[in-house]
Amino acid sequence: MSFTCTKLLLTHSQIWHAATIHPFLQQCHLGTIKSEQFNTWLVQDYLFVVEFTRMVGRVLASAPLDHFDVILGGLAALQDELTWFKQKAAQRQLNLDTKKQATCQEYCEYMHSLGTKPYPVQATAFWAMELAYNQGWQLPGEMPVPYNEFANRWGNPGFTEYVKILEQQADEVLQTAAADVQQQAEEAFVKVAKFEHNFWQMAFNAG
Ligand code: MP5
Repeated sequence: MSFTCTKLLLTHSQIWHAATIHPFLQQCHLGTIKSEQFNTWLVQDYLFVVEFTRMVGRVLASAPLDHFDVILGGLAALQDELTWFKQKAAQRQLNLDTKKQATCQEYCEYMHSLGTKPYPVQATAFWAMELAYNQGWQLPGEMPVPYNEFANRWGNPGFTEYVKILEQQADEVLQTAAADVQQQAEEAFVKVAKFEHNFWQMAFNAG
């Protein structure tokens, strides 16, 4: 089997499961998540997305020209997403000028460090981060108000399609990458999966 994103998901299925299936999301689905837990996630995820936007800017700077359209589309969506996060925080009277928790800080530092990695590594990490939210918010099934709006943001069919194209772009460059670059991409995938799990746990602990 050649080196692909699908292979990474199969090889590391257990850790991926932990990244995408978590009591935090299950309790959103059941409507039993505590507002302190949800609000902690919301504020910390806003702080994450600010740094994620910077990361995608660096991914664009490393990408081949024929990958620009998809990445630029992602950046345009992030402009909308940052505005949306600010609206959601304002509705809940949350202060976004908050210190990052250690898990969020570590994840943001890791995203920064990806800027010096070869493009196939960056493309793999970018895809994994988006897939984690796409699957994470989709897998529990229909969510009640107000969580349905959040589930739909990352679980909607258009977002699923976008993540598939990110996978194709990553697969394309992984095929021809040197073995050590493929190895780095695999390490990045595992690291992202662990950070995703830790991020849910961080918010869940706020309860
Ligand atoms: C995403 C996110 C998805 N918002 N938060 C974490 C911890 N991981 C991944 O990124 P985006 O920009 O919201 O699609």
